[in-house]
This record gives sequence, structure tokens and C-alpha cells, in this order.
Amino acid sequence: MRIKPSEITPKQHYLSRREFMQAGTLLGGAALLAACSPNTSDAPPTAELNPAASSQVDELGDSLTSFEGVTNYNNYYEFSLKKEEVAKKAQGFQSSPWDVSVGGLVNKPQVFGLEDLVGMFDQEERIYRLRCVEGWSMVIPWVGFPLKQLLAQVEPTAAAKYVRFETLLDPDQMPGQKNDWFGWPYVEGLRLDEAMNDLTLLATGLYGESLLPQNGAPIRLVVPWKYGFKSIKSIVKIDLVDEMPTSLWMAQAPNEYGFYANVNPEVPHPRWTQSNERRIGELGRRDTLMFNGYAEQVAHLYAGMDLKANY
Ligand SMILES: Nc1nc2c(c(=O)[nH]1)N[C@H]1C(S)=C(S)[C@@H](COP(=O)(O)O)O[C@H]1N2
Ligand SMILES: [Mo]
Repeated sequence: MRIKPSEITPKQHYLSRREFMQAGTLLGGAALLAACSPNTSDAPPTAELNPAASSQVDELGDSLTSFEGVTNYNNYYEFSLKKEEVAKKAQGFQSSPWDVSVGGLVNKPQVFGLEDLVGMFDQEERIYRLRCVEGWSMVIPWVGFPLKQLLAQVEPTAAAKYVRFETLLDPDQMPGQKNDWFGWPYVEGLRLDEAMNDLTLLATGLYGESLLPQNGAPIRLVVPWKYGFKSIKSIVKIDLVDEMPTSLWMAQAPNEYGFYANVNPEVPHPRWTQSNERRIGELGRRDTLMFNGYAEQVAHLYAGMDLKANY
């Protein structure tokens, strides 16, 4: 029997700052060892390596990506187009105070302070694979709460069919927004039933600590069965709407990026295959799994749909 990720990842509270700093120190040492040992990809991870996660593997037995990897190889075009540069460029980003307004087709529109969201809902750990549309992937121990819990608070009306998400628009803090190559702010969307799926997470942390700016502080979406670009960062606005939202990537290149963006090894990107991927920290490539390995939980959402046409 396959175990659902939600069943193997117990609820967990944030570590103290001190414990986190110790974790960071240990991780630094581990990364150093990995760099000079030829066989590290075969070595079983040990409990000491990543003490801020409840497990060192996901439900498929895949090892967690190191904290170093997760926080230094980032796609966040508001800060930089270079993955290795995002962390530095995002340093000092003001993610507090932070409000998220939730409205549109709901009975109870509300503005939530970040502290409200963290206080209102249990923050649980979810170890998920993240598969970028570019063909690389990671395994990340997120901390957060299911989006459906927040949606229940605002009571979507019967007319609500989709959820639309928006990232902060602040070119002074996000230098990438000063160029007009993209239609800022970053926008993403989900169908309401996708948004209500138990896997769909609003993440406030990873590795047991609050999110760093490069990972979308203070709150970002995580939709593990879809390509990474759906998992929009630094969210300030969530609206329930009746029409399919146009995401930044749909507007940018509609023939390459569709609304659904489900991980699907059988539907190639127009410019490259999606049948395999490079797991960050591993040598070689591995096969990409349908719905990124979450078919059991989400395939029913797309029953009868042509997944090639609805890319
Ligand atoms: N606002 C915003 N959200 C974003 C992006 C972005 O550029 N801007 N990049 C996306 C892409 S392409 C990926 S793969 C993931 C990367 O998340 P990570 O850096 O936390 O691993 O964030 C997604 N969310
Ligand atoms: Mo991505």
C-alpha cells in the first residue's frame, strides 16, 4: 500500500532560531563532505544531516535535497534570472509586516496578517517533490497548511470556479519588476477543485524554519503535481473568480505554458522532453513520473480530459 505524504509527515512546530542555526552549521559540513566524496549519491542520508526535518526521505524513499540546494538554486524572476544569484539579490526583502487579502466570489472577504494565518492553522510539515518545467527537481520539507483551510474561512460562493493568486508588486524591492519583459505582477491560478485538494499547500516555511526571501517569504503556494512555476511566491492577493485566470506564463508564451501545467512525462515542452529530469544533488537523470508521482491523489481531477490539449 502506498502511504499518502500527509500521513507520514506529522505536524511539527517551528524550531527555535538557535536550533535552526545549529542545523545550518551541520548542513554546511554535510555539503562540504558531499563535494569531496565520490559516492555520496548512493550513501544513505543520516539523521544528523538535516535535523530540522522529520524524515530524510519522501514517501518514495527519495532523499531530501540539502538546505543549501533548496535555498541557493532558485527561480524567482522578480530578483534575478540567474538561479545562483537570487538568494543574494533577495537578501533583506521586507516580508514583515505582510497582509494577504482574500476576496472575489466569497461570502466573507478578509485581509489576513501573516501572524493570523500562522496562528489560525496548524503548521504541518509536508515533504514534496518539486519538478521545474525546465527539467530539474528537488525534494523539499515544507512547513505550512492546506489552502482549503483558508478558503473555508472566506466561504467561496457557488459562482466561484477558479482561484487566482498574485505576488507582491514592488519594483523598488524587486528589481526584476523594473524590466517589462514580463507582465508583472506574477499571477497564477488553480481550478477550485485543485485548490481544495489536500496536497495543495500554502507554505510558510521549509526545513522547520520560516521561508527565506528566495523561496517566497513569507507565504507561497506549493502544488506538487504541477510544474514548479505554478507554485507562486510571496502572495499578497487571493481571489475566487468565475473564469480561468491568465497566468504570467500563459500571457508570456501561450504555446509553451498552459493553465494546467500538470507534470506529464508524455507531453513534451515544445523545446525539450519532459520524460526525465535532473534531481539536484544527484548524478545522471531519472524518469519523470506522471503527476510527479502524485497520481493516486490527483488523477481523478482530470478524468476524461485530454491532457495533451490541456497542457
Ligand atoms: N513570484 C514568483 N513565483 C515563482 C517564480 C517566480 O519567478 N516568481 N518561479 C517559479 C518557478 S519556475 C519555480 S521552479 C519555483 C521555484 O521555487 P524555489 O525557488 O523555492 O525552489 O517557484 C515558482 N514561483
Ligand atoms: Mo520552474
